[in-house]
Amino acid sequence: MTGLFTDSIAAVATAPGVGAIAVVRISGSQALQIAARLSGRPPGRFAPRRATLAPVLSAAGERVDEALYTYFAAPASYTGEDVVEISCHGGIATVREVLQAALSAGARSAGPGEFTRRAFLNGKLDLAQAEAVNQLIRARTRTQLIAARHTLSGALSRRLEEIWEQLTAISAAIEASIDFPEDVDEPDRSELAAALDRLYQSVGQVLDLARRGRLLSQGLRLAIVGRPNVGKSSLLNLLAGRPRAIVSDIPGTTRDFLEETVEIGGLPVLAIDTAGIRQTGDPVEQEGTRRALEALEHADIGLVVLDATQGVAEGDLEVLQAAGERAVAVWNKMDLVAVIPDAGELTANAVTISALTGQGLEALQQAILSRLGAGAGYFEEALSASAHQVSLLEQAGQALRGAVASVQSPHALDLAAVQIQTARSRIGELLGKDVAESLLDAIFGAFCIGK
Ligand SMILES: Nc1nc2c(ncn2[C@@H]2O[C@H](COP(=O)(O)OP(=O)(O)OP(=O)(O)O)[C@@H](O)[C@H]2O)c(=O)[nH]1
Ligand SMILES: [Mg+2]
Repeated sequence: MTGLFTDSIAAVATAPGVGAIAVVRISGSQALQIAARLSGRPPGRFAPRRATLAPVLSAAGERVDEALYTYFAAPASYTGEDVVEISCHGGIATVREVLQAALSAGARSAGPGEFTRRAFLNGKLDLAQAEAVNQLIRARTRTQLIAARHTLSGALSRRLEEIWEQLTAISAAIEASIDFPEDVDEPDRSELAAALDRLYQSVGQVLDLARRGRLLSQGLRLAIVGRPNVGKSSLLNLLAGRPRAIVSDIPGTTRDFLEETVEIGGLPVLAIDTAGIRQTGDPVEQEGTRRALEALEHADIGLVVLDATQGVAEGDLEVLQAAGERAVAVWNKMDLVAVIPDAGELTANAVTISALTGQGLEALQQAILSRLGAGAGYFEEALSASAHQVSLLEQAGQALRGAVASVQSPHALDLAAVQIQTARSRIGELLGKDVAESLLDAIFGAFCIGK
């Protein structure tokens, strides 16, 4: 039972390279016949969900490998079609030959994400879950993995499905009252507005969790900026936990910027150490300053390092201003002073640290996270989402906010009906209802082959 597709696809499902075992996966209505041809055994030899040891034969009948075949009968398989997984010996040449043999036996080479695409089209996963599969394989940190698991397990889909169903019901009631004004009463406006507002709030909550997931997969850009010699490179080294950057007491040590990926509270952070910012005639230092300001401009947060032994000195204000809203001020070298320098408003929330002794590191990490509004467990609740998914949620949210206003206005419900339709179709798109072929190409094209 497969129906939708006539051809059977095959690909290597494991990562390329040398390993003990590699898996070649075949999916489609012909999967069992292909396995039979490949092994020289009758199809009946492969009982569902049983490992069967059998040879792998090339088109010429040559024995390529001895492998374990596992047959998953449709629809109880990853793709929902008949699937045969061949666990063969790992190693680049063996795997290539096994795949080649499978292709000779009648399979077609799978494109990127084609197995998951079939799983989606066969109703095994909705689109939100299918995208989470990609996030799951690409996860590099534990929190990224948790976010992908949440989405894959249906945490996102369940909420969206609920919103979609309510929008469908509301939409139907409004359309009916517009189309048949004599027979159908207009829904009660205040109840309608309240219901739409609740949906708007729900979309907002999902959006918040999806944005966390987005942040998790993109990581945070953190620029470390300040005047020369305040301890920027020392701070980078402290965050990195290793002497990544050159530190010296000569002002102007760092001339270019350098980057290091660190983890703060489960969030991947790209920390960028920059050259000291100052007015100078030296063209190399001028370029360093320009690059520092550029790094700051593209950063999510600018750690503005200040030297506690000097208080706010000439040049600090410019850096703080350049960082603006994104500034987190840091008094460094606190091991050398007894009291926190008082520089008024600008440094009122400054964090105090010593990049030399490591004192204050945890408070600094907390300050960075709370700047993102991230308390404890913030990222643990995240739902993995792609940029496209976040954008669809934003559009649905905007449409719903508009719909609430329209319903509360004295005008006819026509505009509200359109806005509700828009919200409904954006949520539907997220779930993969009536989805266009071109969109599927874009989504699954980002997968690796074999998934
Ligand atoms: N006592 C003490 N010294 C520090 C601290 N942080 C940095 N230093 C010293 O300050 C000097 C400058 O440190 P760097 O980390 O190179 O400063 P920087 O801001 O990167 O300097 P440039 O690259 O020149 O802009 C070095 O001698 C460090 O050892 C600190 O917290 N306490
Ligand atoms: Mg430096």
